[in-house]
Amino acid sequence: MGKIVILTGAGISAESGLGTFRDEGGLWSQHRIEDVATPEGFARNPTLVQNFYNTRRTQAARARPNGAHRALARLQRDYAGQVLIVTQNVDSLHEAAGAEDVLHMHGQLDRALCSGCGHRWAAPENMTPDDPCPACAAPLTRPDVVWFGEMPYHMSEIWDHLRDADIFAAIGTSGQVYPAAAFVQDAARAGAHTVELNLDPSSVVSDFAETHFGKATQIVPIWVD
Ligand code: BV8
Repeated sequence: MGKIVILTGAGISAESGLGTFRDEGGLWSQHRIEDVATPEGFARNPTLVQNFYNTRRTQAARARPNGAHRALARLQRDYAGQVLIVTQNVDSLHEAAGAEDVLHMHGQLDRALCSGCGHRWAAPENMTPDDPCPACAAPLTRPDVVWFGEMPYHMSEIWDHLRDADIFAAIGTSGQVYPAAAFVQDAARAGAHTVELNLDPSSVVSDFAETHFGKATQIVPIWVD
């Protein structure tokens, strides 16, 4: 068995009670992306943005991993060192389910970042705009998440793994945010077999060789086994 690269999105955490972005009533229907998920929005109103992430941090801290997270952790154990999870999610439910090789390309809710010196630390449950950085004391702290227009994390490592993949699976993502939405093409170009597991067809469903539709807690354990 060669390398398996799995991309996950908000849909894998939906049954753990965490909101998705673009489903009916999703996060982007409650907040404008420009206001809460861009550097410009943060510069305009840091309190609004910190509160948006404080609310999600509290919800994520209370959430528990579901059967889909656990199935992927089992797959990593069964194929030690051959399964990489790249997640767009900023919750830590993959790790809570026991997954070890997880790359958070859009950052993590439970980490804070100093825009001044680049220091990262465990985020307090409630961050305020003038929290001083523990390292340089500057009041330049922000959630350690990747906003629109910012460079996602771990890109060169992710692209290396996609070039080397035998199987690429996308789980619970609408395929509307780049560069993640193009990973299926990167993997297919490298000869990988591509699989989409989602509640509904994503925007890039036609790029996948194999598709399974349904709730993640139902279709992911079956696909893993
Ligand atoms: C970049 C922050 C350059 C963290 C997020 C114009 C100007 C500037 C940029 C752009 C532009 N045009 C295009 C771009 C690029 C832009 C982009 O893609 N825009 C889109 C809107 C067109 N991308 C960027 O700016 C990225 N940076 O491009 O930098 C670069 C590129 C490469 C290399 C170097 C530099 C940065 C993107 C990251 C933005 N940050 N969030 C946070 O708040 O969480 S994006 C946001 O969307 C989240 O991170 C989320 O993870 C991500 C993707 O959403 P999904 O996970 O797919 O969730 P969604 O709700 O959409 O879908 C849920 C799916 O689950 C659905 O399909 C549903 O059917 C399914 N589902 C639901 N329930 C279940 C289920 N499936 C199974 N079971 C269930 N029960």
